[in-house]
Amino acid sequence: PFLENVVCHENFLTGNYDTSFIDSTPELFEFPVKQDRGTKILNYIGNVTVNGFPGIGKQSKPVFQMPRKPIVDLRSEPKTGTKQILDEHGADGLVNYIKGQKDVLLTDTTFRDAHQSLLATRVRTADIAEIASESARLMPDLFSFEMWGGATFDVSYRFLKEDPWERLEKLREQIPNVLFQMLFRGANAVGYSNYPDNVIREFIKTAARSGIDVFRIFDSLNWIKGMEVAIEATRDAGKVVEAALCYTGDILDPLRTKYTVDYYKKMAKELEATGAHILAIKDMAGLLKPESAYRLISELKEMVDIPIHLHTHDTSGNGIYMYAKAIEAGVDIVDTALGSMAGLTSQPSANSLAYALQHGERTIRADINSLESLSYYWEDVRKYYQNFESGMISPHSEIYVHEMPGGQYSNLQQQAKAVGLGERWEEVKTMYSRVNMLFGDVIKVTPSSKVVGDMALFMVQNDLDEETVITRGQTIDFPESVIEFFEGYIGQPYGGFPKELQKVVLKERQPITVRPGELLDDVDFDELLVKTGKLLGRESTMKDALSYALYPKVFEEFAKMQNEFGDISVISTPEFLFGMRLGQEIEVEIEKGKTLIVKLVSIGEPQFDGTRVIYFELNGQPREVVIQDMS
Ligand code: 3PY
Ligand code: ZN
Repeated sequence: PFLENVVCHENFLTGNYDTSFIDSTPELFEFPVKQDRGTKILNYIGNVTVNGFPGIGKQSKPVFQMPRKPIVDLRSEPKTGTKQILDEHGADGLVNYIKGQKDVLLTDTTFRDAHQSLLATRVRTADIAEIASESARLMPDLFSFEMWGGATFDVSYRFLKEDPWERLEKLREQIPNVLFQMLFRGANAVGYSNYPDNVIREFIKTAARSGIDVFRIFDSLNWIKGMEVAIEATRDAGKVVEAALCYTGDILDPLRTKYTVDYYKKMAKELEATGAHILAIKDMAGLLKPESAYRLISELKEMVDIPIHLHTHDTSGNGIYMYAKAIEAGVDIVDTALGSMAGLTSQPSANSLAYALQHGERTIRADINSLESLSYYWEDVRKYYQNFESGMISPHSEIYVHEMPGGQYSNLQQQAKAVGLGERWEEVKTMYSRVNMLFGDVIKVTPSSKVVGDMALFMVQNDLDEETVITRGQTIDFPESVIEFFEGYIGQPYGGFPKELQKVVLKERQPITVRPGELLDDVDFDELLVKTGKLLGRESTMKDALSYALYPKVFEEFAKMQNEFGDISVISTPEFLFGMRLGQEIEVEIEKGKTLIVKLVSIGEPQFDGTRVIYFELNGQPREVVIQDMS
């Protein structure tokens, strides 16, 4: 810093050593406190070692084995795949390719929904990037990797303190041959409320440029109006629109008369008319039963001309059986995860499905040994994240009663614990299904599922039931998300809102019936570019501005962390989550070819102000950092 100040002054440079300028310009002595990257990383590791990681707390570091990796020749080019088909023949060419397949195609969800549903979305880029090149070579016949979107965007910033755009671009470089797919929540983008139209358009354009090929677009109330801007933006970007209908209830149950096979057929036809290239059936809670799947897919196949892509969660344990029936009925693509990241609230296992279909009429084009070898890697990596497991260890058939989406289960459970309802989890689940009926039997998927979850927690916490909610409603302060829902700010539910309840929730407020995007002002991206540039202390990009537009507070926190600790995505996961053991030595590659060797030497006793000095060796040189002990 000294070099940047005093010695750069013109009097100094010209050799005129009249030092009076030192007194007249005291600002020259305001040295920026710049820490080198090594010290910032030591600060992070010291902090986690002393204070633990959020959601894990302070615990002794488990011993992990090095994840087993398949041996693959990475100098060879990966076999060309669906990415080349799209790039060379466009979305329509891709659709023709899908239609020409006799076998069923697979989307692998290991990089996104599988860990969103099993490990609270906590898997870091480092662990995905570590196996990406191998995955490109061992699964070249996939339809796509679902690897972005949904909750991964916000969790990256919020908890992993890493930039989700970097994940996308990094993986794109490593996987040049297979389509990249993301989950996009229509007007809610990758967030929990409606955003202005220009945010939706710009997000899709930028995501397409960074590497996304297939946009699975849904609306959390199956309200097609809420999907239209995203569909148009995807078509404009020359990418693949996979328009989703969200499945709930049971089409074969005569008592569930709201969401019938005709309801879904009508919706499918409307989605096809929007210009969608593929129709997705998004069974987000895993409610689609085998015989219902057979009927739904057979009838949809007769109605729509575009391919059908089926998504489910295996919570009930019926996933493979259901897929077998869907495949029999002619479904084109199904979503699976690698064996060790499959099952329960995640997707059915690709490995199991490969065996199940072997030698049959329609098989999957994947090498079972390759799937198994990749699965070993994930079996080992999953252990890093053991603290984020939901605790569900066997199939839950009760899913057919509470209808909670796979990705919500562990989240809501955490939320219940946080408000002191951990012991009443069974009641919360029951209340969840009661709230669904109170709301008029709604589609439940992010963000509508969050509204139902918030209301269920609220009712259990305040000992409310369906009757008291209405009779005492005028004096109740409902959760903010519930008010927004009844105001129409996440869209219009099929069949409308229950009027009496809407009235007590809204009180004086008036609901809207138009698309919220029509009422929201466009975001000024120029302004956001300046703002994010200041926050990050570097030139910012449209990607930063978009992230800020979606999550201003979360982004600010992220920028603060970056300033304090630098790029911590380079630290490997065991150290990132658990810090270091005394005497342990690790390597941290801060950039290609530049590696730091870090050794934790000792941890000082707490001082009067609650700080501790942590003694490290950095590349053999002693280094100390001072950490506030929060305990
Ligand atoms: C998400 O929106 O994140 C989902 O996975 C919904 O199923
Ligand atoms: Zn899902």
